[in-house]
Amino acid sequence: PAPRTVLLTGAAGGLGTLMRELLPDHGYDLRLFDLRPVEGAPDAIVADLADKEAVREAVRGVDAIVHLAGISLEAPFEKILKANIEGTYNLYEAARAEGVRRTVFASSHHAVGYTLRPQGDDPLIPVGTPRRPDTFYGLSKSFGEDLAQFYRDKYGMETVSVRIGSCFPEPTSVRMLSVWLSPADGARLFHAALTAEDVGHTVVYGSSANTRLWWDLSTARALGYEPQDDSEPYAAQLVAEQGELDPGNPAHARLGGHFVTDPPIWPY
Ligand code: NAI
Ligand code: 15L
Repeated sequence: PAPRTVLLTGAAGGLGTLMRELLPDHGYDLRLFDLRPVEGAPDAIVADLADKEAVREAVRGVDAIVHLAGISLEAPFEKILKANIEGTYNLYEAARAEGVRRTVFASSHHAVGYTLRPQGDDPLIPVGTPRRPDTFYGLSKSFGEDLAQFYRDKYGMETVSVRIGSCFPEPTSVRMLSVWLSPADGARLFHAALTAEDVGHTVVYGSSANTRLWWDLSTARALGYEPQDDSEPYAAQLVAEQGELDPGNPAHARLGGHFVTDPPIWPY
């Protein structure tokens, strides 16, 4: 049977807030979890992924998990280690112990951020391209994908790792025209990832059907995802303001954009 009760971790965040609004329209009852209180949701579980007891209780009885919680930008390694690496491990251990079979993991294109973006007639970047994380943050997403594969092979648990591009209400940069995932398409993709059969561990890119798309959506489409949106209507204004991407600028030439060129964040 299709999952109905879904634990949404990271429910207070930007994407969590969008998905809280949109996923119920696809038929889900959401149980919310976040480090911070979730506005307008007094029943949300307010806990840290580091709290194994709380995580175990949170997953108990749900049909599936949409795992968004964690640090969503570059940060000192110790913080990434705690929230994204140990936190995701704690969640999978709890899911294993409680028999929750399906997780949708918010990976990121920053797991492959150093990859050169296609130019001209170059083929789209496939899911199988070697991982080249652009940050400690991207490394933690790479770890999450491996963790998902491990729990699949060892315990038969299923995950769709979604290498999300940029999921915001509107694209705000020329680069985002290529990687944008509209919130409505994000909900469609998560729905497909929750309901497709026999996904094993499947890695997909998460974007809308953008005219300027950089990566291959075929594994996402194979789940039943049919994107409805395209960033192109935003292109004229963004290009007028910011100019086209300059292939000579590394922040424009690689998938990860400025994550590739931002100065590293050292231990604090
Ligand atoms: P966000 O930073 O707005 O939200 C993350 C949420 O996770 C926050 O509410 C935070 O309180 C919670 N959180 C952090 N550490 C936690 C912990 N130890 N225990 C419990 N909760 C914790 O990020 P956003 O944009 O909503 O992204 C959600 C997820 O999607 C993240 O995993 C991010 O890496 C991933 N992602 C998002 C993209 C986007 O375009 N929004 C692009 C690629 C990946
Ligand atoms: C991400 O992985 C971040 O979580 C999000 O906040 C954006 O920065 C996005 O990538 C991006 O590259 O635009």
